[in-house]
Amino acid sequence: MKKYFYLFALSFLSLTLYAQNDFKLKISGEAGRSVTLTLKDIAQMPHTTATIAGKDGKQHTYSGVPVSFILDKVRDTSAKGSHGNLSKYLLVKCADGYKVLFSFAELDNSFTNKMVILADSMEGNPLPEARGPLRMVVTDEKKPARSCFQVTEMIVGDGKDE
Ligand SMILES: Nc1nc2c(c(=O)[nH]1)N[C@H]1C(S)=C(S)[C@@H](COP(=O)(O)O)O[C@H]1N2
Ligand SMILES: [Mo]
Repeated sequence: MKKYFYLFALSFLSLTLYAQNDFKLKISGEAGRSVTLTLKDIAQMPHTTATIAGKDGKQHTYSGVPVSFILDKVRDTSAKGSHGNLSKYLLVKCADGYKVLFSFAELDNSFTNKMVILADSMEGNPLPEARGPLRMVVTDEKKPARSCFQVTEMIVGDGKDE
């Protein structure tokens, strides 16, 4: 009986690992600048840390890529100066249908000290499956509601078109 349990656990583990390797984050950018990133691509980008309190009130330190770094890869940099960007937004979609919207100015450290990172680890470990593999971590907010987990897709938009 025990043997079957181990066999089951092993196949579950390999399926989970396979799913992790297979994971891709789709980012729809401006002017046809869209990218698909694997967890490896993200792991190789520059990282910084951000600490927020969870729903339990406890502080947790996450490590991840500043979202501004990712945004720079998909936005239309021919639009000179930051003022033309003030109607733009990043919509973040999650596996459970949860969505969070950020304005570009919130993601720009020339406007704010708020840190918004796409985290791939917490306290040195990969995120737990129910919160990962990627989580937005947003500092300087009164609740962690915008720190959305199981991020699957990001879409750049411009409110001026709405
Ligand atoms: N994808 C997704 N992210 C989410 C949520 C959710 O329902 N779905 N809930 C948010 C809310 S309201 C809170 S309070 C925090 C809770 O995160 P924690 O359990 O890690 O503290 O996750 C946020 N991120
Ligand atoms: Mo919440």
